[in-house]
Amino acid sequence: MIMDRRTLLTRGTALLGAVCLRSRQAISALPLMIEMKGSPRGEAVWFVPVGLAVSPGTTIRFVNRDPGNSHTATAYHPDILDRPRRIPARATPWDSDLLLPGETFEVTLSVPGVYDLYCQPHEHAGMVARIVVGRPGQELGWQDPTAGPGDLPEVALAAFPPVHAILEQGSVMQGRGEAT
Ligand SMILES: [Cu+2]
Repeated sequence: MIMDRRTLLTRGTALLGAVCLRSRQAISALPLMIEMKGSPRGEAVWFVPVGLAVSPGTTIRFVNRDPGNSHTATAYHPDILDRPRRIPARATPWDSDLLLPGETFEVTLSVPGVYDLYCQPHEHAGMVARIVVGRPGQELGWQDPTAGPGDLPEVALAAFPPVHAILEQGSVMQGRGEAT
C-alpha cells in the first residue's frame, strides 16, 4: 500500500515537474513549483528542483511534499535571523515559516539576480536551493552572490548548483552534493 502510494506520488511529481517546466516557458504567469522532500525516515531532506531559472516577475510556489517533516523556504539575508545576504541587494527577503506537510508558500521574484535559500531546521543537512532570475537569452549582468561562505555550513555550500548549470538546464534536479 505504501509502495503504491509512493509510486503514485513519484509519478505525480514527475508530471507536475514537466507541466511546470512547460508553464515556465510558455505561460510565465503561472507559479513555478519547488517541492520540499524527505526520505521515509528523515535521514535526507532536499528541495526539488535544487536549482531553478525563471523570468523576472515569476511566482515560485514552495510545497511541502514530505509527510514526515516540516520545512521552511527562507532567503539568506541579514534581516532574517542575521544571515549573510545571498539574494540581490534590492530584493526583498522572505521567510515561509514552518510549512506542515501539504502546506504551500508563494513568493514573487522581480529583481534579476541569484537567490539562495535554505530550510531553517535542515540547513545543516544541506537543504538549500538556488533560484536565478533573468530574462532568457539576456547577457548575464549579475554576479554570483557566493563571494564568501559566511556562516553557512559546508554541506549547504556544497549543495548549491552552479549558476551556469541552472541557466543551461533551466532547472537542476540533482540532490545535495551532486551539483556539477
Ligand atoms: Cu527542511
